[in-house]
Amino acid sequence: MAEPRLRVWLARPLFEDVTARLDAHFDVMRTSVEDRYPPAAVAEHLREVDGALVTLSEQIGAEEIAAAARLRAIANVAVGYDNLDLPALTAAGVLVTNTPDVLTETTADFGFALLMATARRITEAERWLREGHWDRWSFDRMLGADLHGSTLGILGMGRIGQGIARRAAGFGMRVLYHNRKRLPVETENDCSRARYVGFNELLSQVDHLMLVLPYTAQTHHVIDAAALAKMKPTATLVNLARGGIVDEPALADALAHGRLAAAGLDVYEGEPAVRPELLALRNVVLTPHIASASPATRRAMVALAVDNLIAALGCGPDAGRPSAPVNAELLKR
Ligand code: 8YV
Repeated sequence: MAEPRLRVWLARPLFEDVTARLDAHFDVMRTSVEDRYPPAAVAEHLREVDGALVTLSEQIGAEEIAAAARLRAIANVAVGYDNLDLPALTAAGVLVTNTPDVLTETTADFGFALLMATARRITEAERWLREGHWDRWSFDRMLGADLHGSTLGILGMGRIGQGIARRAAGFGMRVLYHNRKRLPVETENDCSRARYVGFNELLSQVDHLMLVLPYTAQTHHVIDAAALAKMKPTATLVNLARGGIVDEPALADALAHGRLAAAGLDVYEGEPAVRPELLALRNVVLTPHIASASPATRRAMVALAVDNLIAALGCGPDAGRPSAPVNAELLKR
């Protein structure tokens, strides 16, 4: 008798022509809604399947997989995976994959866009103009911070941090970075001759600080009131990583009282909700978690997640060898 086909859950309607590749191997549970699932609904979907393809909106931990006896793989359509409780999934033998590399350049481009918009007050100026305030040209209107000749700080020098550092050479910026580990000198040289410094030196020396580090228990609120107090009052801060890295009330307070010039935020603690304190400030550029949002990149992310899921469930040309495993220790068992 033929083996029953494996079942997978596709949590969102994502590039149908790309996700159609799953049908060759699996029975696919699809959805047409772009909605947030309550935890019980996530658990209900996972109960019936061998694998799932999810985005950062799906939070999956011990409770959601408690009744998922068949579940063996989760392919996250994101490089970050803080939506997944990795220890719980690993303990349950569920292989997790992510989508590194394919989004690096698009995200680094956006980092620069957000930095420039923040430093040069682009959205604030546009809002002001649209509100009809512009009645005469003025020499000192909307003065902003230069990028050229300034010092860029990068906290988290992984692939995206390095992409941002490489771009800095075009603006004649000096690059300082802090990371868990210092990079090899050749990599530093490729990254606009970036210089490794301690966390406190990074905070106090830079004119612009870019956050591109993974969100973990150790990086929760690393940018808190004490860290912000070490920064120059003229500095700008850009967060491309995860909202939980920044203590948002402390940030809003620093911005409101002139202890920090401006911030550009693409991510928020508790998104899609954005704190009223941030919404009320003029010197913040707010975008809705779109750093990787170009059609080609989003498509490449879905294609990689599809390949990961097929391979993780032991099918296709790379059966058993997904290219981007997160808890790779499970593959060795
Ligand atoms: C995605 C991201 O937009 O990859 C990540 O970690 O934050 C973004 O690129 C998002 O995660 C899509 O699920």
